[in-house]
Amino acid sequence: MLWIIRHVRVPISGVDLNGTMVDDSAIEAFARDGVVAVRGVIKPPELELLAEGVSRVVDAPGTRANVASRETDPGRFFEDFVRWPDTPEFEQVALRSQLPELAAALLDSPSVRFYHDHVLIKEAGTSQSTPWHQDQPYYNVEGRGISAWVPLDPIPRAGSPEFWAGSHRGPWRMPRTFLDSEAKWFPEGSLVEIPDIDADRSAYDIRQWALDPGDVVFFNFLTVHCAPGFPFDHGRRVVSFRYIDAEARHVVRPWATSPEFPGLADELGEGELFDHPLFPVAWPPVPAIR
Ligand SMILES: O=C(O)CCC(=O)C(=O)O
Repeated sequence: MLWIIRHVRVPISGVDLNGTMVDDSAIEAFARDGVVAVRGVIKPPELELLAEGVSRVVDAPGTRANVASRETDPGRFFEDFVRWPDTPEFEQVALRSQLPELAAALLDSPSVRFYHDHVLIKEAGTSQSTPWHQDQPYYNVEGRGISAWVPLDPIPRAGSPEFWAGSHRGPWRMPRTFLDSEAKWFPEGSLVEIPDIDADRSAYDIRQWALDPGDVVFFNFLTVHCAPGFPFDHGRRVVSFRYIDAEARHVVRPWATSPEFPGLADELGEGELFDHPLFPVAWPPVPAIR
């Protein structure tokens, strides 16, 4: 198990996680840049499982589902959140694929909890982009977190997310609604704004990869990122699996977080660990009860 090797301080260069190479350089890159792409993490049977899960989610959107594109857009940008409790295919990959072990290794943490899944579908021809943002200011988390962006379709570089390397070390930045740029979370003026990165792209260290199904981009909850529309003749199905360091703490916000966890504040107080069935320990694996 990778985490055991890490925590007895044996160099892990070249550790082969069932065919997925993760070495010290990936861990260093993640710490330095706040983002790293790892090839071939999700195996074909897991991709099939995820595709089944995604089609069930699309057929029966949940209470948090949202269309983040305008009606005039040639393709829809569909999102849904926290579907693993009623989508066993997502639970299987979130808790029993290589994702949690890699998330723990990249965070250099002995254990991680699963935070939530986020389905992000851009149909063929979608012009709506995902604006530059950080994820953590939308959440109810104080502490470290990592997302695993898992595409189920080939992603040409021009359709792939972009990441501002190193931005995870900077301040929390103002979260806004994707379509209308509204401040629905932190009050106006209370956080630093995202700079106009596209106006001067050469001033930023921007990372982007063409991706195949099975490849995963891991990024810190505070890494500033965006994604273009999807002007291609096939659509883009993605599930972002989000993990938190087991030391992360619950923050009770005076607003509805995104995603929202209705009623959670009645069961988990301010500053408590996420010790709750909605946030299961994903790594190390919990032995099955016989
Ligand atoms: O897939 C996208 O369009 C954006 C992804 C994203 O913002 C995320 O996974 O946090």
